[in-house]
Amino acid sequence: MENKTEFFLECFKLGIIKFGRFTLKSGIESPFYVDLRPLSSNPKILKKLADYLLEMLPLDNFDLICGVPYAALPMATAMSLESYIPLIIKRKEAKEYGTKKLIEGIYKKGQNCILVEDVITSGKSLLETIPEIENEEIFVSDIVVVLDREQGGKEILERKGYRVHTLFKISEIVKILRETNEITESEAARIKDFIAGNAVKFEEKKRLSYEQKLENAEHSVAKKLLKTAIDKQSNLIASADVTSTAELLNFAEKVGQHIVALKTHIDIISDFDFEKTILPLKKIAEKHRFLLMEDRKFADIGNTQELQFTKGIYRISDWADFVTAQAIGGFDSLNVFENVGVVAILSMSSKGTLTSVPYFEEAQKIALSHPNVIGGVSQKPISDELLLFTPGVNLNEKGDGKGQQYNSPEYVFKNLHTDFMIVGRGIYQSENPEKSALEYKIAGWMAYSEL
Ligand code: S5P
Repeated sequence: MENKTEFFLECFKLGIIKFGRFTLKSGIESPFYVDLRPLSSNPKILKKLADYLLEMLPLDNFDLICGVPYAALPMATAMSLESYIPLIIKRKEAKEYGTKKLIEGIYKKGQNCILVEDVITSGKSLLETIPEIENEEIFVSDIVVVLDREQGGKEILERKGYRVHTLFKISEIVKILRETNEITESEAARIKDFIAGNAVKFEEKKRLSYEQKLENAEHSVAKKLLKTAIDKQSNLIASADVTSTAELLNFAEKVGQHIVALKTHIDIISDFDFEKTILPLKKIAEKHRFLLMEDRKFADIGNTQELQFTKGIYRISDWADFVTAQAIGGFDSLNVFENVGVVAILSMSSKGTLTSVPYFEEAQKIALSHPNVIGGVSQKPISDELLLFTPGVNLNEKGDGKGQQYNSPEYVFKNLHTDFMIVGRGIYQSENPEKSALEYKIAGWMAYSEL
């Protein structure tokens, strides 16, 4: 494809940006007006536009495409035709008759949908559209936008945990148009002033520091985790998804100094033996001052969970500092984890997960009110009163071909206000796990510190 600047100039010739004085929907007066609808009347340009938009996304992760009505509808259609990802149609208003559906087309609950928008200003229309799609239990994680007017909408959506991919920014466009003499110096200056003066004000929610969270923490395990993070300047939890005692101990020894906790799936250790596996692991944990997080994801009635937690060959209650548990069994099912911290699974990282927005909200209510719960595992921002643990973090991969979906450390700390990132294969499958652990630790701490 030609480069982006040439492509933009081709689009510009169709009259998509006008200069002068225009009153916007919000009532404010703008020195320019953007209308991308002409792009849809030129099939060659529309096709190229679809390719540019698709190029910004890891396409394997998506099952559906939807455009925000109306201007983005042809764009979404073109993207669907180019990628073979099925299209769904979002209505502006539900029909008064018939099915009264807001979303038309063929879809299933739990599918991942790319949302397409022509221009983003304050993000208002996206903020209205997203819940209507999520109410159908369709997941929206990524939004592609042709033009960002740089008035704060992108940032608002990113703070809510959506990834926003924009093809053109108005500041870039002004630069191109000035360089090609399409606008005068004074026009360029007026537009720049307008952008600077009209960013939508939003109260950027400051994330709480580990020190502030430590002050607020009530549970002893939450306190210990936060203290460890501050002392070791690390927010990294390594997931030791290895299958033998030797590998587990070797891995714990190598990465121990860089992590706040080691996450285990103890039931995948094929030669498990309490004396030979757990006792040395505990020693390594003490030596390197990290906690043990057993990722058992309990998901049963309280009585069964109690047996799974305290009995069997693993006797998790004898060694784990904290465990993961689903909230699916309800508030009382978590009462049995008395002496450990519980991290409730609020939403999952895998493609097609059923942890829809309504489920997430109900699970979060349980987590917030239960005294044993110290935090949640989630891919969305959660309440400040809980610690947020985010898996699905990798510096090099976007997915694993088995449904896992990855974000970068920067993304999870900046956009989700994650407290602890969980990294598995990014570390234990690397050639040098110790070096990789250090790399992730630095990336995580820098991302946190820059906020
Ligand atoms: O939603 C989730 C919840 C968890 S706890 N997604 C996850 O991937 N996990 C766990 O995090 C998963 O069981 C695995 O142990 C780890 C991620 O491993 P990675 O190799 O994909 O980084």
